Amino acid sequence: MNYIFDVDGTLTPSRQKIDFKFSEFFKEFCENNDVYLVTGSDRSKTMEQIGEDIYNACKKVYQCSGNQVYEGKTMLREVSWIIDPKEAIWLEDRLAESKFPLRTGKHIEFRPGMVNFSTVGRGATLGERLMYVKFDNKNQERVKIAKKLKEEFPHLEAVVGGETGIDIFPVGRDKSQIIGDFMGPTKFYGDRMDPEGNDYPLAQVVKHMGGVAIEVVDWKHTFKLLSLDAMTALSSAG
Ligand code: M1P
Repeated sequence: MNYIFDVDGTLTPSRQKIDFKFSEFFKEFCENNDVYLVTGSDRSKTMEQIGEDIYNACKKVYQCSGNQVYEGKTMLREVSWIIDPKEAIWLEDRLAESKFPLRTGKHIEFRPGMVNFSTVGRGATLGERLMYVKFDNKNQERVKIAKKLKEEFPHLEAVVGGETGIDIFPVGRDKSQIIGDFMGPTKFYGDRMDPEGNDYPLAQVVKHMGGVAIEVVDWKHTFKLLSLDAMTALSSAG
């Protein structure tokens, strides 16, 4: 069985470290199963959140929505794409018109093969994040900006993931691009399998190949499901 996991909202709270008890369980799970991670985030953030032991115990880690792929310390491949200046200016305009009152810096983060756009900014503290989450839940700002961007630039894809940002890349360069690496029984766990979410494209292709896509509420839900599976396997073995 191939196990594919999203990170923020699935294995950890968004941009936070993995829970200690879950990390112990998950490390063992990675050592006994074929585990892959796929995240919109870059390597340094993923490493900070899940730690080196889990990172290296995974078969592969697909960073930046699969636009950069790692096997432990080795980078296997990377897509190079740079946002067009007029597209970046369009994002600056959305930033200027956002009704969210706070700006914490680094609103457009350039990553291999994609950019992450955030009106609150990547410098947000936990408290500032919470303020943005409330604002975004009420105003659906990220969904609206993502929709407008796709209308304005049809060659681009924009998806919502994590709590504060939008991941943007050329059409086809979403998480579903990793599917060519997988054959046979596959389970994918993610927290944003709704059509606007960044796990949606991969969930669709996993189901299409006969695999299972499991939408979780948060990391605690993932922990519970994996623990139940482990208990079921134990009882049927004994
Ligand atoms: O994977 C989607 C995003 O998840 C987090 O988003 P946020 O910081 O908005 O909660 C981050 O890990 C971000 O880098 C990533 O793109």
